[in-house]
Amino acid sequence: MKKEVKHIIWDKTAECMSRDGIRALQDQRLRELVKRVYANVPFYRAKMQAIGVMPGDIRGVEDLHKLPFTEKTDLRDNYPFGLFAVPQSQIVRIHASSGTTGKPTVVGYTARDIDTWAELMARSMTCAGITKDSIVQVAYGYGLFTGGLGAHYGAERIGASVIPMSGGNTKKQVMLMQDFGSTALACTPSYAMVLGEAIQEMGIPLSKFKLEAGVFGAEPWTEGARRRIEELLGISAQDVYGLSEVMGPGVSMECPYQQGMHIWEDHFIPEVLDPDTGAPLPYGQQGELVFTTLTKEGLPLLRYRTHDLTVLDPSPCPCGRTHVRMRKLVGRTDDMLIIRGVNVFPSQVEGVLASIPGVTPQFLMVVGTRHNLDTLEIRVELTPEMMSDTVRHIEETEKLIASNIASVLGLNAAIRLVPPGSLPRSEGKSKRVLDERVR
Ligand code: DLL
Repeated sequence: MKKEVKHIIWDKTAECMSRDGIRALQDQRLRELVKRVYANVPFYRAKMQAIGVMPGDIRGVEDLHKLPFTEKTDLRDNYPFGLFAVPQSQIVRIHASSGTTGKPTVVGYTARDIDTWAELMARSMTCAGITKDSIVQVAYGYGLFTGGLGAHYGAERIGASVIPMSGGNTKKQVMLMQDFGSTALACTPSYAMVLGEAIQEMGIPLSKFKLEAGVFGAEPWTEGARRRIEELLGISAQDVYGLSEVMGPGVSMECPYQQGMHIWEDHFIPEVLDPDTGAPLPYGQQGELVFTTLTKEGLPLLRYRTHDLTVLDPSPCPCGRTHVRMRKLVGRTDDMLIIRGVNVFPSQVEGVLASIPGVTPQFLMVVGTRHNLDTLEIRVELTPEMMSDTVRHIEETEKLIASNIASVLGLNAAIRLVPPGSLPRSEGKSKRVLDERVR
C-alpha cells in the first residue's frame, strides 16, 4: 500500500506569496541581477553591448526578452571559471556536470548560494513530507554531481537524520534502509527501481521497512515508472528537478498532488520558448525551458537554455503554493532521436510499456542502419512471472508492444523481449538509447 504524503509547507510566506508579489520581487531582483552581471562578468557585458542593451533598459520581467541567451557551450568556452561573477576567494564550493563529450560544465557557489540551495532543497523535500523526524537515505552520488550534496544539505536544513550513502552498493543500501528504519529515499528513479527490485528478489516483505517518501529526479521518468516504484517500495514517489548550471536539485519540486513541479520563482524566472526560433511561448504550450537565476552570486545566468522540454501551468494548485508548475519533462531537445525522419523520445516508449502487463519499464532502444535505412529495435525486460509463461503468450505480448509503438511513435520497431535483469543497469542515470547508426 502506497503511503500518503504529509501536507506541510516549509516557508509559507515565500511559497504561498501572491502572484503579484512574486512578480514584484522578480522585477526588483532582475534589475539588480542585470546590473551585477554587467559589472562583473565580461562575457555578459560583451554580449549585452553587442546587442545594444544596457542594464538601465531592463525595468522588469517584461524586458526579459531583450536579454541574451546563455548556452551550455558558453560555459564550456569559458572553462573552468570564466563566467563566475565573484572573485575566486568568495567561491566555497565547485561542482561539475560531465557531458558526453569534452570538458565538464563547471559551476561555483558562494556561501550564500549554498545557503539558498539548502533552503530551496528544504522547501522541496518538505513537499515530499520530509520533516525533522524523518530518516533520509541519500543514494544520489556524492561528488561533483549535485544530487548527493544537494539532497544532503536540504535534509539537514530540515533537521532530518541524514544517511549519506551515495549511489551503488545496493545490498548494503537495503540492509541499512531496514536496520536504520529510513523513512525517505533520495536517488534517481532508475536507482529506486533497482533498489525496489533488489528488495523483491531478496524476498524481504515491505512491512520490514519504514519508507514513506521518495525524492526522485535527475533523469526523465514516466507516470508508469512512478507507479512501479510506488508499488515496489510502498511509498509515494515525488519528482524533483534541477540542473547544475542553475543550482542543482531543487529548482522545482512536486507537491503531494503530483500535478507538475512548482518552480521556486522567487529565485528563478522560467520561460518556455520555441526551441527552433527562440520565441517565447504562452503558458500551456510545450517548448524549451529557459531559466534566469535571480539570487545566485557565484554563477548568475541570464536566460539559460536547458534544452528540456515542458509545459508551464500557472493555475492555482490545491496545495496552496502559488509558484508556477512545470509538467513532468517529456524529454530534451537533444535526446530526441530522429529515426527515418520521425521525432522520437525515449519517454514515449516508456509510456507505451507502462500500459502493457508482463513487461517492465526497463528498455533499451537500439538504433542502427540497414541498406542505408534507420532501424529500431527495442529490447524490453519481462517481469519474472512472465518469464515462465508460454511462448505463445510472450509472442502475443511482443506483437501488442509492436502495434502500440507503431501507433504512438508512427514508426515500426522490432521488439525483443529479454529476461528480467539482463539489460545494463545503472546506479545513477539510466541509458535508454544505443545509437549505432553509420553516418
Ligand atoms: O541532475 C540535478 C539533480 C540532481 C536533479 C538530483 C534532481 C535530482 P545535471 O546532472 O546537471 O543536474 O543534469 C540536469 O537532468 O537538464 C534534465 O535534462 C535532467 N533532469 C533533472 N531532473 C529531472 C527530472 C541534475 N526530475 C539535467 N525529470 C536536466 C527529468 C531531469 N529530467
